[in-house]
Amino acid sequence: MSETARKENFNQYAGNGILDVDAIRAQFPILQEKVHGNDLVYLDNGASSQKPLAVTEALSRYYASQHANVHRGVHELSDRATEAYENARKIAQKFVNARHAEEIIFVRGTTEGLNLVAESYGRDKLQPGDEILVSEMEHHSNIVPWQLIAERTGSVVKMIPMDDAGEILFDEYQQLVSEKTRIVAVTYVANSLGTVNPIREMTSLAHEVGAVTVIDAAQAAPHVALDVARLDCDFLALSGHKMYGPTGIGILYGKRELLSKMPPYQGGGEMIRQVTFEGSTYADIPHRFEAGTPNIADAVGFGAACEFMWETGIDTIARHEQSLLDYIHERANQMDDVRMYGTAKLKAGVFAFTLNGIHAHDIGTILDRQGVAIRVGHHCAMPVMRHFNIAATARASFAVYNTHAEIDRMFDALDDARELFGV
Ligand code: C6P
Repeated sequence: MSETARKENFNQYAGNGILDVDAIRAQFPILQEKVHGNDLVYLDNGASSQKPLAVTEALSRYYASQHANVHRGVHELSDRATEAYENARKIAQKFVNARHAEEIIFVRGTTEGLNLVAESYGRDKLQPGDEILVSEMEHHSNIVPWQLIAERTGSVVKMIPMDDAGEILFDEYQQLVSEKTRIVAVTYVANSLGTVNPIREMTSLAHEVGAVTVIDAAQAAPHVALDVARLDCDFLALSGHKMYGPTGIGILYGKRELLSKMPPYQGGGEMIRQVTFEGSTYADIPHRFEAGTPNIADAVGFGAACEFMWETGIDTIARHEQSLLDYIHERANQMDDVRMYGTAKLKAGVFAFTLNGIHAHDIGTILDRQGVAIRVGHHCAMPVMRHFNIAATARASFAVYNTHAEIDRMFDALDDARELFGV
């Protein structure tokens, strides 16, 4: 592509100028790294995003001046740590627009949040013959926990199919929902396709038959303003590390009336009221679901990540990423040998593709040599690969610090791959 064409493309898609990408990038020191002698182009944000100084500084501030164990000590530092931890819970409450702070459970990430609901709510409520509806585009962490609990309770997992654009077939969903349906587990944004699902409509239909919805918001949290009150979903799980926060921390939101009746997920310190050898009683929510010393520092870092997103503006982030997505689609559409996966009308953050004549893994390796980091493989979404009858795709996924010029770098590296493979 010529320099002029590139500039035209850039101007067309550069958005309205509200986002100062250079200023944003300056907050992410890792973006200055060289990879194989090239400037890093980090397009693997769906797997894990990079961290701004606001987050790493919050972590070191916490360890330098606030750390002790929470909810236990009578001393000043324990009070500081407890306050910082519980303040992070309030930030998380605001981040998803929950009504009550105790509706937020700190977990390791989306995977643990979904397993918690399957184990606690599922084990308690599911009867033989009950049905759990799970969409075809789910990540394995919103499939396997349901299969595990179905095996133990005699309930059945049924798939809500999608079409070739990667959109849920809503008519089929309507057909599947019945008085047997107890749980509908669906992703807000699909990690392998980028589809944004109609969560409010799906929830409202599930509620008509008395089922609950469990929303996997792992890929939505970095790109979409979350609002559990508007969605009216019953549970929602997300991971901090995909939304500029630390690894090892995430949240599970659950409606208070549901969480407060659910049995514990794990036993240990912090989650009890009284323990005797005759039996134990359990703490109220949220502590009932937070056995053991929690991940205090990363909860604080998670709070800092939410504040980073607010300060940048979630709408501004979404608009910028949408312009990147439009640009990458536009360029890919001009290439006969590129096939795109995920062409839903509403998409966020993800561009997945294959290139004729070159295996996705080879694309990933060649791009890496040019400093361009993408993800290749089945993306923990094997049913999606099966739908399209492929083994793997290459996936570029965006964050607020990505630029149109980086997309050009990715396409330049694809040209190198074509040349190398003679295709
Ligand atoms: N997807 C990806 O590259 P954890 O590992 O618990 O933080 O997140 C699991 C998970 C759940 N749901 C969705 C929609 C996800 O995308 C992920 C993680 C990464 O797409 C790693 S496989």
